[in-house]
Amino acid sequence: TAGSDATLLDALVVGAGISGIYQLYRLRELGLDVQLLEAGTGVGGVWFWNRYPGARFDAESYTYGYFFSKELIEEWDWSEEYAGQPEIERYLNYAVDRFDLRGLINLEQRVSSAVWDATDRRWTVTTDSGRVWRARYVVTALGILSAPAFPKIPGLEDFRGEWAHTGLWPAEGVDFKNKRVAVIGTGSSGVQIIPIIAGEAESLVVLQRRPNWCTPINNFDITPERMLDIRNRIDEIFEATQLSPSGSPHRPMMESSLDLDPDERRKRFEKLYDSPGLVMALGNFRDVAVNQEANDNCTAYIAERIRARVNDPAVADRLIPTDHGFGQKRPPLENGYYEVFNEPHVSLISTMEEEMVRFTETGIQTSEGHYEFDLIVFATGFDAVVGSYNRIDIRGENGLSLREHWEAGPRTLFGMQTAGFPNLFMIGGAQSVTGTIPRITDFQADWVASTIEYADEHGYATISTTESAEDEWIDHVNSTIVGTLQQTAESWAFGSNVPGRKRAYLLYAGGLPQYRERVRAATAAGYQGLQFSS
Ligand code: NA7
Repeated sequence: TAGSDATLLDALVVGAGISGIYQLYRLRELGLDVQLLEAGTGVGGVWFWNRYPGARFDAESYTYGYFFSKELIEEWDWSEEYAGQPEIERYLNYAVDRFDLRGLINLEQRVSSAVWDATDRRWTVTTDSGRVWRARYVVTALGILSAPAFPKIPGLEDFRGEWAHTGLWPAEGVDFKNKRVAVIGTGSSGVQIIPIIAGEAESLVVLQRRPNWCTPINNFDITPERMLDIRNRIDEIFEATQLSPSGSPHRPMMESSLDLDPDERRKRFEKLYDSPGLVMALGNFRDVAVNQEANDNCTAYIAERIRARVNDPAVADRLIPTDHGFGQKRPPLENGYYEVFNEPHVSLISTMEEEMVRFTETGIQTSEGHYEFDLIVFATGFDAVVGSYNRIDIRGENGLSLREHWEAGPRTLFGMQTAGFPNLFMIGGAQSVTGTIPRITDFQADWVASTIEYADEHGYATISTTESAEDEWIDHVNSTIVGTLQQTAESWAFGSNVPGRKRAYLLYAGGLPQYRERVRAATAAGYQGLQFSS
């Protein structure tokens, strides 16, 4: 119910992650009466919730941060090429204060429902606390990895030890010392936290389902000289992010790896492996992503490097993926990950060979035996992309529910609009995200702002899309994945990690330049796919 004490606004942004903060800034610059709702007790989104030790950027700090403000670039010194979570959280808080946004952000307001009122042409947004906002526009910036997922086995309520999920890490931290610890999951989060736990815990058991192709992060400090150089080259760096498919400064090499003689090819793979960050994934030969033989060569090289780092060949075998080749899933970056398995107090269980059956009062029962733990760490990932939308009861025209509209998979235009939900914009959501997410969402936030500006200037009250425009976008999104080797892997990009979820491609594989081009062309042609009404 929209009580009379509802806060009346032009626009409401949901989510104070890096994208939502910028959207709030843009809409306020337009002169709109805008506020933001955030579930957490602080701002930062992913970089607020994932405060587990070891959490850090896989993208170069200065390519992930904001580019819109010269002042911010001048004022902020990054300390590391790949900054850790505490620094990122400080950065986002600094930006919020720097641009005077804190007063517009309502913390601890988890949105429970958003209902379109066709008469008033406003959204009624209600939070868990019972507070109500009524806004002409709602922009969701919920993040693609924000609804934590847990293994679907029983008994967690019986477990008398401690447990924590990497994506809901307690603010007060977790002590690993003198504890028998289990980590479930070996995605980016597991791979980041495992070496830290191994360094502190009495014992560590890693429960791995499918291994990933992890490569070294090779992080380093940013000296004052380097920071100065980055500032001097910032326009060039931004330009590079705009030209690459992944929004990163790295671009695939167009020469064919198959044309090189085997020695030369090896040398090139060696150089990629020893480069910092995601260069091996994003700056590799293009054919590694599309040609099976090229991919096999690269994959075999990385397997060799893993074998050289793990003493026990049987353990190495377990750590080497057999279900997918390098780059077909987002590869985690690691820092001493493989060496951890050489330590006597660390062991590795494959849950494919030894199934987890249930949690017990004292630990985990598997098909082969019982293991006692003082602490269980869930690094089990997220109900990706659509999970954060499914948690909210979103109702559009004629009471249509978004969950129903998306039952067979997300339906969007540009990932930003969905038919039957006028004046609802989504940034960093389904069918649009790729690579370094802020590089796509700053483009999207600008587009949302200019589209609202256009509607206001022309006296339009509603902006909506149609099912046929959605169908066209879905066809395009699906066409971007065809012909890549990515489409063969089971990953959260297809919702494969959530039991029962229909398989649908949730991201965008066409690359940032093509995405921008499509949106710009449709906009220039009179907002193709959108309908405005007064
Ligand atoms: P991810 O990448 O989704 O990883 C989750 C991990 O948890 C992955 O290894 C899963 O294995 C594993 N998992 C999930 N459910 C289970 C069960 N039931 N049993 C055993 N293992 C399980 O999430 P992260 O938080 O690590 O990383 C998220 C993103 O952050 C990442 O993509 C980067 O963009 C940065 P699976 O592979 O599904 O077999």
